[in-house]
Amino acid sequence: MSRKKAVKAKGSSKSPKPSPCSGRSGKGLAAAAAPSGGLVYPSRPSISNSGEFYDIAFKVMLVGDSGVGKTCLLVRFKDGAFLAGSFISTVGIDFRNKVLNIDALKVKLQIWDTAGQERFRSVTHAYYRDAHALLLLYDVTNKRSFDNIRAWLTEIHEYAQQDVVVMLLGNKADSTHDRVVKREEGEKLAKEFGVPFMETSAKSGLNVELAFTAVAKELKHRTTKEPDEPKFQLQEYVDKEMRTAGCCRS
Ligand SMILES: Nc1nc2c(ncn2[C@@H]2O[C@H](COP(=O)(O)OP(=O)(O)OP(=O)(O)O)[C@@H](O)[C@H]2O)c(=O)[nH]1
Ligand SMILES: [Mg+2]
Repeated sequence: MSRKKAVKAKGSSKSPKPSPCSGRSGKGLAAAAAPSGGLVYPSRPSISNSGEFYDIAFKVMLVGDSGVGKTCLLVRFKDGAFLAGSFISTVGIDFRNKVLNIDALKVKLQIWDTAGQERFRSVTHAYYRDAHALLLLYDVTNKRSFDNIRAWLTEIHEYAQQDVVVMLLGNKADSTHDRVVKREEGEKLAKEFGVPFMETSAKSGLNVELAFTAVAKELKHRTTKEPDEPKFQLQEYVDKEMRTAGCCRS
């Protein structure tokens, strides 16, 4: 398989204020590039002029209510940082790239950070159909964000591809004192909808790398799987990795 080069995220010139978790200048939100199938499908050439080489690429979207920590999760994964401070909501949509080594292949994830606010919903809907995976977040300290997961799943079924990989994440697991949603409740809801689940913390880094790696592995397996090869079991992989790491890995 020939190697391609990863593409740098492009931004718009009219920038809103950066989020404390943006780790960048707040560029590229409402006017970020339209969904581009050519960038992310394994069989097509990259139009890159910079960055790392990769073998296959996938588009992953972060979705969920405003304030659940989508931007912080992405910044933690991409830059390994958590920038505490006042919360500034994402405007529109933006993306960052990261290349992971998965079973001897370089897998590029193009990760789209969406705005959770209702008023941007129509902007984000347009991006669902190209997504290979969706990380659906709620905030374990915010019951409403958990209750809204059902509505998010309905939206996903309406706008995303049928075989999209969906993973439910209960974020802010570090907030022990403020927690109002138990881990078991998250597990139960995920089981009901047949999607994998884990708790994360953008603040401590808990399970952040694991969430993205698990999704990248699932997508890579789907693409390269031989007919007689067993199906990759995402939840089993996640559970095993968490057990190995003594429940908490960052
Ligand atoms: N304790 C704790 N706080 C977090 C965590 N992740 C995010 N936060 C805080 O939650 C607030 C919202 O985080 P964002 O990442 O900006 O939320 P968002 O989901 O991107 O929100 P929108 O852009 O409006 O959709 C910020 O004040 C963060 O500092 C976490 O894992 N733990
Ligand atoms: Mg955000």
